[in-house]
Amino acid sequence: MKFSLKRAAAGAAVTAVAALALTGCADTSGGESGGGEAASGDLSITLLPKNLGNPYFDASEVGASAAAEDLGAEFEQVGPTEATPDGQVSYINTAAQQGRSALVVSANDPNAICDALNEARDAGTKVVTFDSDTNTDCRDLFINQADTAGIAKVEGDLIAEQIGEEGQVAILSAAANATNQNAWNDALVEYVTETYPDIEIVDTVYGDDDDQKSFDQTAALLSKYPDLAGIVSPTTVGIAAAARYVSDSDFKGEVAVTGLGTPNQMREFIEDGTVEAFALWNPEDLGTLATYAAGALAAGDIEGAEGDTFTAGDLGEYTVGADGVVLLGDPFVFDESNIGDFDF
Ligand code: RAM
Repeated sequence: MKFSLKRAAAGAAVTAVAALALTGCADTSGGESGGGEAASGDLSITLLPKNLGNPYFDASEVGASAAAEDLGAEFEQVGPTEATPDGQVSYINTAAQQGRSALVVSANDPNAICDALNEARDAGTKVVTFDSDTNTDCRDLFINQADTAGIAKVEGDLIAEQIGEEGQVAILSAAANATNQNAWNDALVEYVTETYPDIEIVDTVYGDDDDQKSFDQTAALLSKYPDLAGIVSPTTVGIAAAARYVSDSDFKGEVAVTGLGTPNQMREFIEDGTVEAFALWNPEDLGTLATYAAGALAAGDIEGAEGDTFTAGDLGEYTVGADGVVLLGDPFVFDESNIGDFDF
């Protein structure tokens, strides 16, 4: 049985979660190609993350390649080293030229890769976005990790609790055009403004899901806002870089860092007291769900219409909602009490 935050959030006992987590350890080897044998039914699935080398997407690939194997699909992961739309377009074109059955993509921009995706669709490739969506008219389905309002609420409540519900907060985001972070950030500003009147969100800066740039942006924020009480980073790359900077500075214990992170990247900062708590979903499950959805589309089992249902292996049955969106589940909060139970 695979470890699933969906099941964990549904109330499984922590000890059971721990046991499942240990058996569900992610192989973070990642790589350009997931391998896989040619399928009898000629099903072929390409996974295109925002960029390669990000442990979050390495975890998605583990779930995606296992689902592809279960479906008997030939599978590969490809992607740029930098999280840019231009970097993704050539891989989309190649997938179309190769006649891949389906492309599963996390978009670096909602518009800029649309023409390429629609050309691929015209050529017969089904397009599933996961993690970061495009406009609805250039993909067949979007596999959404968690609902935007839910992500904004968990981030807003975490930072509020960690700074005593007052003070200046800055956002350290991913790429400036990332669909997912931009939606979450807008919702976060709205939620915090309405819920915590004594918190002021003073700035949003972009680390481009690049470790060094995120680290440098953290330093710049702390120098620009000497009274900063906290940083919210809705990216696994950004939060880890911000925590690393703060952990090694006089700001440790003074400036709160929270947002969305992977347990393996954040463990040392929870253990050394830099970070109190942060949130995420299971990126491996997200890759699994997106790949089963791609398989169901490519096989003609579903069309991507509202109400269509499909089975995603051990994760169970899912239903397509409005605008072709399939929801994985709720975000999950990690802290000192549970971080030892997770390995991804
Ligand atoms: C980074 C990427 C990804 C996002 C996570 C939270 O790994 O930006 O798109 O969903 O953070």
